[in-house]
Amino acid sequence: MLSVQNQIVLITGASSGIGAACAKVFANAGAKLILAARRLERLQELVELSDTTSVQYHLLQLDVSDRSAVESAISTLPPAWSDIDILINNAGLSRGLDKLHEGDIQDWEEMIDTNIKGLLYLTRYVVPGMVSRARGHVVNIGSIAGHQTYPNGNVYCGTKAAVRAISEGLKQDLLGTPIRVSSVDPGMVETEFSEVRFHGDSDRAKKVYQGVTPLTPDDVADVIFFCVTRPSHVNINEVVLMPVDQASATLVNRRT
Ligand code: NDP
Ligand code: 8X3
Repeated sequence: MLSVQNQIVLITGASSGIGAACAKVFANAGAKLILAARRLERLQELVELSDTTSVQYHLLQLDVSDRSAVESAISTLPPAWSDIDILINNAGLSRGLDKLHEGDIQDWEEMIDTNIKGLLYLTRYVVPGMVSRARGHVVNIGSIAGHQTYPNGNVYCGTKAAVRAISEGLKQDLLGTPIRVSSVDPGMVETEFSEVRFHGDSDRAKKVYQGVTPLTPDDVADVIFFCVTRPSHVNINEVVLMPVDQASATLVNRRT
């Protein structure tokens, strides 16, 4: 098992859900954390609540869909933080659950700009440093939605199918280097995801998880940690994980 002690880990979307859970797992293992999200105050709370006082944090208020902001954030990292070892491209969101021909185009643009373009910008600005240092690991958070399109999921599923293809392409393009690429693709995880999808309608969001035992953000963070800590010659290409109560994007066992 590889140690992540003192390794620099950049986690996007660290202010909530899976990203925040990753921050805790990697902090407990002694990594140095760059935490990025738009809500800086949430990142500050996360650090204040951390019970591991020895952990070093660098916080970035960053909108991953803003190309020049990403370029500037990465290129102006203090020298002690610039040699990123592990990039966790986790920031992402769904907006709406509508038929394609009735969908809100602004929702589509937000998903495409964040889930695809944001992930690409981070990759483009971080991976060259990994290549020149001959070390690094990129973990992209995909989804079951990238494997199976479900009704009304259209554009969100499209963005996650793109993440899957991009992960595969990055692995191919990095062949011959020691840089590793993994795609971690969960099914249903209870986070703020559904509340964001339904534009703050928390009653509708709660119904998504009603009567099922979904994955927790910690479950996903554990799998990401597993991928990153394999021996350096092992590349976990893709992990699909879902709750026992889920068999596909649309087949869910509800007890109520
Ligand atoms: P949350 O809504 O709890 O967290 C999403 C995170 O992404 C937040 O920290 C948010 O931070 C960040 N984010 C969103 N947009 C941007 C942006 N433009 N710039 C920077 N950060 C951004 O949801 P999850 O933890 O569930 O989602 C994390 C990832 O997991 C996403 O890629 C999602 O698609 C994927 N996923 C989720 C599943 C689920 O069932 N929950 C299942 C499969 C995959 P802030 O708002 O502060 O910027
Ligand atoms: C999130 C899981 O099934 O709601 O990617 O698309 S799902």
